[in-house]
Amino acid sequence: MKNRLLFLGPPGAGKGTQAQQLASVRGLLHLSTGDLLRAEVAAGTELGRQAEAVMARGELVSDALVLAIVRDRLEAQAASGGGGWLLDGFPRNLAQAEALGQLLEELEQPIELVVLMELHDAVLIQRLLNRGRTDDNEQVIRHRLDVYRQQTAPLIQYYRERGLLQPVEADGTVEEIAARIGTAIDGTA
Ligand code: B4P
Repeated sequence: MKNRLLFLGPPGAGKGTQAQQLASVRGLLHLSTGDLLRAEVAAGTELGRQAEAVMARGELVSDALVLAIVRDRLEAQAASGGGGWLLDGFPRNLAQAEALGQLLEELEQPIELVVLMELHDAVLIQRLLNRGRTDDNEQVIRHRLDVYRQQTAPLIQYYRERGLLQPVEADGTVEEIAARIGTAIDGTA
């Protein structure tokens, strides 16, 4: 069974929703860089202070900050005897993907599958407006979609070339999408 997974897709595609559920069912470490950054903001740490304004504008937090967080968690997981993980919302650009590749090579834990959640902009925008987080107003959402297209979407080709990409239609109910993701993970050799 594949248990080193990465979820890729535009903001609002439901990465967090699906990742949380799947990680809990399969006993994987769920690593959401968005959640980890929001926890730093809530705790008022120096890192949180640096991230807060950037997130409110819908831009990407610096690679160095995000990488430090991810490295910490993955090294701790490897040291505690391994086990699977699910990366949600990371990497978000090519530099992060390259750094992740190096880290996973050091840990001898290569990615087994990248699930790409695909959804139309109109549905994404409506979901995020309904969610209503502080960075979920229409202007910021549109900016996040632009940032996704410019910086994150190139990862689709990056992981396709490495034979890891598995697209999943992310429209429908949470249960329908969970079933599609399960098939994508278990149905690929
Ligand atoms: P994230 O926290 O990653 O959030 P997201 O991409 O906006 O949402 P996601 O796709 O997880 O959707 P969700 O399940 O919540 O990023 C936030 C910010 O953090 C970024 O803009 C950036 O500033 C920063 N950041 C994070 N990672 C970074 C990194 N690696 N580098 C730099 N910066 C980084 O679903 C959205 C809504 O839809 C929810 O309300 C949900 O309930 C609903 N929903 C889900 N599935 C549904 C369904 N099937 N039907 C109807 N509604 C559904």
